[in-house]
Amino acid sequence: MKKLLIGTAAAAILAIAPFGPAKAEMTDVEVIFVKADKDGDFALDLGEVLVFGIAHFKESDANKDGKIDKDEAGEHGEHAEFSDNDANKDGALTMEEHVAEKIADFKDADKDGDGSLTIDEVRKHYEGN
Ligand SMILES: [Ca+2]
Ligand SMILES: [Ca+2]
Ligand SMILES: [Ca+2]
Repeated sequence: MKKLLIGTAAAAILAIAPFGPAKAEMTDVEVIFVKADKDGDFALDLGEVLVFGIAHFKESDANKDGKIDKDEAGEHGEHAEFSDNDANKDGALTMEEHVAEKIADFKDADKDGDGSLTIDEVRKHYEGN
């Protein structure tokens, strides 16, 4: 059932995508949006964002020490945001720091403050407004 709903959301995104129906032409933001939208209602609530963020944290934490250091963060490690999010400046992100970042990101992206993110809000957030 969930799979079906996710498929429906993907189809909806493809239908409004400016370029063709091929899945490969979905942008990274759209792919992330559909993956994170577990209930397939085409909006991301904070719970969905945190579930997705925590899964991503665990994936990134290659050596399973509960922290993401700059090597594990890859290209994000070079980003100014990484140092910003590293609240205690130890050069690594803990789950706490990561979740705090996700909550701040969510609030920042939720421009109309209705507690859920539309694809437009997510796009604008990632594309730097
Ligand atoms: Ca949703
Ligand atoms: Ca830290
Ligand atoms: Ca919103």
